Amino acid sequence: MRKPHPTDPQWSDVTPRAMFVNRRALMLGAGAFALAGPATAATPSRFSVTEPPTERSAITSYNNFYEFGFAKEDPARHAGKMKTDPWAVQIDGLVDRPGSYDLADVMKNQPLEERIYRLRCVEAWSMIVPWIGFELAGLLNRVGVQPSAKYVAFETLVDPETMPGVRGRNLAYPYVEGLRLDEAMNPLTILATGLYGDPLPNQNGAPIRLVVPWKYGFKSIKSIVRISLVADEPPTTWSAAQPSEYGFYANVNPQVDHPRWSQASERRVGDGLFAKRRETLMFNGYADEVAGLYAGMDLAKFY
Ligand SMILES: Nc1nc2c(c(=O)[nH]1)N[C@H]1C(S)=C(S)[C@@H](COP(=O)(O)O)O[C@H]1N2
Ligand SMILES: [Mo]
Repeated sequence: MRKPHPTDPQWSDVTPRAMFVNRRALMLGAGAFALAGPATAATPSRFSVTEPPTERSAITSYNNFYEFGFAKEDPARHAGKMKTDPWAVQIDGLVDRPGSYDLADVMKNQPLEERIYRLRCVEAWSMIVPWIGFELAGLLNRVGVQPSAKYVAFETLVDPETMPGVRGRNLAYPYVEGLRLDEAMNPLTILATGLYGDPLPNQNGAPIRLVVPWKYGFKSIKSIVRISLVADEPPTTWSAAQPSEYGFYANVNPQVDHPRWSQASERRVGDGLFAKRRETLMFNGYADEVAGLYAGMDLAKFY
């Protein structure tokens, strides 16, 4: 990670002054605010689902975070060693105010919301996760997206010392992901810094990760160190590794099967071994909010 430089823009430079001052007063009133925010300031959201959240112990022990290994228990076992403080996020490409922003600074003036979302993994299991976070659109608007930007690219930390999967080269690293700009700007798309009212555990992508609830889980990239605004569709880790199985869009779609298994139904983590599988919903149940983004597109072709 690049070291912050004294001439780099500060987060306060890209936050409208009035908002900065008001929020600051608000946050000071609310008391101390740890890095990446506990939930004390989080408010509920109209975007939350009403299904009961999956147990915290399952959300934090059954993970995909290949940098720490392939097995579902590897991230909880190994990710504790990842250093998440201090943390900088580089924002670059087609933006008015590129820079390396200190996350603690960004979070100081950032109101947080609780968003209870369905998470549907491409491996056909799902969970209900009470995230704490904020809309990606707000952050992009503050750094100033230039008109030529059409996509947003994201990159995860690479630290061979603390990441056994990186040392073992089980995938090409850094893990990279991308969204079309309109997908990134959709109010459902959030950057999460917490879950169940606490800062994110490392295995879930601390200190900051993407959550795109209408897409398969692999789009929701963890432990982000770089966000780039770009003109062309950026490469993504899973579609580069296995293009016939994983596409750029990765919208949850019960009608388009993975070449090796059906996507019509899913197992809800925590339901128990003999529980009935649940029907997978189009766009993971978020069709009212996002179907319009794909009007006229052949979703079997753009999978
Ligand atoms: N950097 C990185 N991000 C990642 C992954 C990964 O291996 N590395 N796995 C993805 C996959 S496949 C899923 S299903 C979700 C899982 O998120 P969770 O462990 O918080 O439930 O994270 C996604 N983000
Ligand atoms: Mo996944």
